[in-house]
Amino acid sequence: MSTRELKPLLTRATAPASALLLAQPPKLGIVHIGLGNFHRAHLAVHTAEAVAAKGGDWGIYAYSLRSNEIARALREQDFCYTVVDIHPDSEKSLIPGIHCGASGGPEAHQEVFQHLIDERTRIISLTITESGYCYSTETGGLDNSRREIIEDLRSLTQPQSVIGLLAKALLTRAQTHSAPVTILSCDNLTANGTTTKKVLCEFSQQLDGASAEILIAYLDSKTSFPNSMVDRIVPSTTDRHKALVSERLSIRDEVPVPAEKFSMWVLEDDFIAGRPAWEEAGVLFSNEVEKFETMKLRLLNGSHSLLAYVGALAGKVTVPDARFTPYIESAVRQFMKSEMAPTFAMPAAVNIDRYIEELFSRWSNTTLSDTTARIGSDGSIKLPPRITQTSLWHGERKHQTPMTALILASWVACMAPPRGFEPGEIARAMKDPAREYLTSLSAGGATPAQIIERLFSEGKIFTRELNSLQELKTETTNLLEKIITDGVEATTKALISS
Ligand code: CS2
Repeated sequence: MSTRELKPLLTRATAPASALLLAQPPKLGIVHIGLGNFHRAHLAVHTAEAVAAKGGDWGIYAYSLRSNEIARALREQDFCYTVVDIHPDSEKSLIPGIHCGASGGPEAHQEVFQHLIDERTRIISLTITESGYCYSTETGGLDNSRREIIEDLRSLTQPQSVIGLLAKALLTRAQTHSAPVTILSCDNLTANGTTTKKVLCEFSQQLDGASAEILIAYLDSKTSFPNSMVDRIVPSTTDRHKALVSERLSIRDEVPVPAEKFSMWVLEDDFIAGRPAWEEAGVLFSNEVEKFETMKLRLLNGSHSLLAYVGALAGKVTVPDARFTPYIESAVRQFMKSEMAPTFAMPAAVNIDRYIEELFSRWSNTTLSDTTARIGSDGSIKLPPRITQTSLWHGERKHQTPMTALILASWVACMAPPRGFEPGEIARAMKDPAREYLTSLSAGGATPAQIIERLFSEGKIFTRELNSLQELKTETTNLLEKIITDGVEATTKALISS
């Protein structure tokens, strides 16, 4: 199979197991914001496969918000990088030559802006993490109290948020060629397309009169926001992964992406300006996206949070370490069966028992080494969509949700540890945009009851609706106290029903 010259770093790519795609990158069709590992192992791979099968100008220009590091490495490698399946029965390595440009950091703002307004751009895709949408967990719409939103509403000269950047670019499109474009969210939000549209519309309505009118008319008639469910476990790249690529393929890649073999993408077929032939690349087009999304958020992501926080406190560095700890596995199974499964309807095509067993098998991947610290990071943003609706559902029915309370208590123990409690190195490595607020909750020797009361009643992370669940608050407080006095193992074991 031919390949572009992988200059100059990717040389001698001769391993028989590697599949090299696309001799030349296609012309621009997609601008992607959020050039992380997940994008490079998911949308990029599915798009490269679709274009290899059916063609089309769907090259991706990708922009990394925070830094130029990955973009620079990609430019030096002629936009090539390796996606390595880390799975006992797969040696597959793929070089998805689908990127036609990459940039990163605030200094590239103008460049990405030019690509966003380019008439050839027909899809703008996003992996900006839950936090990037600046949405309020209270209203599901725009969080007007976010510093970057306040600044962007004051002036869009140099947008601080992705929402501001999109609004500015879409307004310019509306005022110039007016070509249609699809905005495709690939993040783990409930109804990610609908939420993105809501946030953007609420932002637009607050712009000055003429701009608001033009932008809203454009959003209404020239854009679409399909909902999607994305799924592939993609850890951060370590030196071990770089060594693996160099051993398997005899190439030196500075930015390879390790990923599990499993990859799933379910999409609403609502692309106002066309799309790649993703159905050729295993993507499922469905009218049941919401069901897939809910299933995944609750069973995979919700359980992931339990594995991460209980695992971290128990000293389990990786997901398999946590999942193979019998009391943690039992807690996760009970969480799924009693607290998650009853709250939603599965998509018609998926059997819940098989789905759950497949999850345990995915979490057993010891070579992938996905970490509890990665999953535990950003809990202030990830937890609300994972546990709010289910807690309210059980609250209405007067059911208890001990494992949900355990997630909350172990998260607080990790991120807002009461004075005198040491959560350990793994918890300390977890990052969170609300770290400062969380730390403030336990400042001054606050008791577990005071911490939990403030967390729920101040409505900064969870909706005020959750504050009405007195039972959940009491149970979370009790478990936090027990974690501190008896440790996480005894606390968890005491909750497991025989
Ligand atoms: C994880 C997700 O970061 C997290 O909290 O639950 O990144 C998870 O690995 C992906 O959603 C899998 O598709």
